[in-house]
Amino acid sequence: MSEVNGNSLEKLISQFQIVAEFVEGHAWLKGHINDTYVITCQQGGSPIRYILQRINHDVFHQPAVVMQNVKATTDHLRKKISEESSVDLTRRTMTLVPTRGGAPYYQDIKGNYWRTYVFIERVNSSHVAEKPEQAEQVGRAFGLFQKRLADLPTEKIQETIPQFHNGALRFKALEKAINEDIQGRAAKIQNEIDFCNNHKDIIHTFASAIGEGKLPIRITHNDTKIDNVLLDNKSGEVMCIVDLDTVMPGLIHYDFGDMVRTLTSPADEDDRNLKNVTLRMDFFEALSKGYLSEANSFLNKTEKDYLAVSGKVITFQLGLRFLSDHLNGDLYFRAHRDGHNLDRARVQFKLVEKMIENEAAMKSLISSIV
Ligand code: GN1
Ligand code: MG
Repeated sequence: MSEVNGNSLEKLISQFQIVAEFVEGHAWLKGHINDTYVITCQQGGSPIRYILQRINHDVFHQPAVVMQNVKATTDHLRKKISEESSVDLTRRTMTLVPTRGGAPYYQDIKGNYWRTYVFIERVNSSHVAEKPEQAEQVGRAFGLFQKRLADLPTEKIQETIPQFHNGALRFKALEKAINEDIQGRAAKIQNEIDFCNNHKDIIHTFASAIGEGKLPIRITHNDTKIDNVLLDNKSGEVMCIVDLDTVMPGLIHYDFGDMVRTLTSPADEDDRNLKNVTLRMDFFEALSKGYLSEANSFLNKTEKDYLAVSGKVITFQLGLRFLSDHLNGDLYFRAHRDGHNLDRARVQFKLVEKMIENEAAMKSLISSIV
């Protein structure tokens, strides 16, 4: 592949401060939103790889602000991590490559925003946790991530997608999609629509605690799915947390909830066989222990009380989002097959059911840990 959006990959990468010579580039089908390419360059006979990304500006309306956030976050994390140890620093945090002019992104003539990171080598990531220990590690890594960002001045981080986790607005968006039904798909998904209506209460889970000022706003990652954690190929230890686009002020429950969603179920996010969707309590326990080993010290009591229900909130919300997008014609989440977003929504709703079934058990487990 050499051309994307009317640009050559070679030309695009040459906008950044890279002295190595371009060898090749190809698309990397990761993530549902941005377009990602792996670029190989060569310097003195050795290959060096980079990640080149086009930020989806239909989703992120202010890519420049996203990049300000990413810059502030990576600078802060790099400082923190280097104070702890200097071993393997370039694999433990993302490294942005500035443009030749020193900016964190390059804008092409069509108005697309591009950015480049150093590729992190000798790591892997997965969609599903295979062992409870993995859930524990990921939980600890995000606890530590929040902890490290706790002293990043909040004014340095702006809200790049306003109301990103506002369940009431997500529900309204679904109602609008049902009413407009522009693709004529609503009649076929009455079961899913009924599920949403019957579980509408979930969107108010945090409302009273927020109203009473008991859930503080912190800087959170907001997309803590297991895919966004890179593990070392050899040791299996967490090397780096990626996808910093949604690092924003938020509730820690958005992060914990998305970990419950992606670490406890053995099914893929888009599994067509709903029988595969279960909630593995041993994974939940491992995740909670890992997360709280870092977060117990800075969370308040109410925050801890709400951990056990956060999976349900986030998973329901994402189900609403997938279902809305299915109705709207798959405009937001990239779909790779017909009905892809519907499949994704169904998995989320099945998981919500499992979370409700296991709610009491999750609550008592959390209280026994804290
Ligand atoms: C999207 O693009 P990706 O895969 O990093 C989405 C998240 C969802 C996730 C579900 C900006 O993330 O909110 O939880 O898909 N990101 C945005 O896999 O909407
Ligand atoms: Mg993301």
